[in-house]
Amino acid sequence: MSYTQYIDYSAEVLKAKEANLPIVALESTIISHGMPYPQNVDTAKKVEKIIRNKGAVPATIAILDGKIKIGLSEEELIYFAKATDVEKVSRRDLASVLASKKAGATTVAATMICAELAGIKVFVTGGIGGVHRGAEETMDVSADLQELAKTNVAVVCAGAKSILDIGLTLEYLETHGVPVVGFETDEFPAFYTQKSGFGVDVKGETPQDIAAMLNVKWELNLHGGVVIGNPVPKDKEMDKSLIDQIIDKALKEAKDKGISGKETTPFLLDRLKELSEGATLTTNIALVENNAHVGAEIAVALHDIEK
Ligand code: PSU
Ligand code: MN
Repeated sequence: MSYTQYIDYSAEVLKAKEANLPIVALESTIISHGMPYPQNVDTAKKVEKIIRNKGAVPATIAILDGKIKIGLSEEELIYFAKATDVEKVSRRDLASVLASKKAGATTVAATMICAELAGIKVFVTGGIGGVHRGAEETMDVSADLQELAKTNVAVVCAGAKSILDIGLTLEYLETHGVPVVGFETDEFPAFYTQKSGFGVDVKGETPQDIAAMLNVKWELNLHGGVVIGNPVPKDKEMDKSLIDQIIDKALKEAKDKGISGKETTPFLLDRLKELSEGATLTTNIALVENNAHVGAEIAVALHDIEK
């Protein structure tokens, strides 16, 4: 039997596939490990609604009972938002978590893999993983980057946070031939702020322009993903000196505590929320919603081209 035995579509997504509607993938690590309850489930539901209102169908992806779930029910969303024993699943963890029938929340890398298996080309998230600061010593480079190098899914995000080394992250993407597009911007966004000080490869003026570029890339069999950086709305961005200050503090704490590996990103996200007294969470929610608008428009535009 083929991989299809591991895939379980929700009724909504199955219907969308049969009716050939545009579908947008969403990850679950952001729910289980990226935001606290209940803001995580509220945001997950709101994002799904935004996508539906734009004429696309949301498919939140997670691992449950030995299956890759493509589309979660409300009860399942609540489960992933509340449960504390959900595994963080990246590429290396997919097989073991499926085989052991544990619950797993998929990272950008694992969500891309599952989206591709399900025939979904556009994926909306908050921020991608990248090359961590100090990677020259720790070699901590997110598997998200390697996945972007080979899996044919476009990832709409608000850039990468400066808990990462944004310059090295962009160098890595360049080496692997991953296009970095700025939505209505020449500058790669830094998640909590609109600007990072680093440029993008190409500015996408409209969702239609970006969809056209995706279509050409994949028609040419240029394997791999595309990063679409969509800056946080101006009125929701954080003060740069404040965010720089708390990121430095959180990074130092992580180092002092010896946090490493897959714990690093969730630890830093949680500390930033506490150190900013919730301000990072407010910005995080706003940028994910904004990405859902843009991602759904790109998915609809790409679907129109492919029709
Ligand atoms: N960045 C965020 N929020 C997140 C993540 C990253 O702002 O929730 C999650 C994503 O799921 C991403 C993962 O794929 O962290 C990267 O983890 P790591 O650095 O361990 O590869
Ligand atoms: Mn890592």
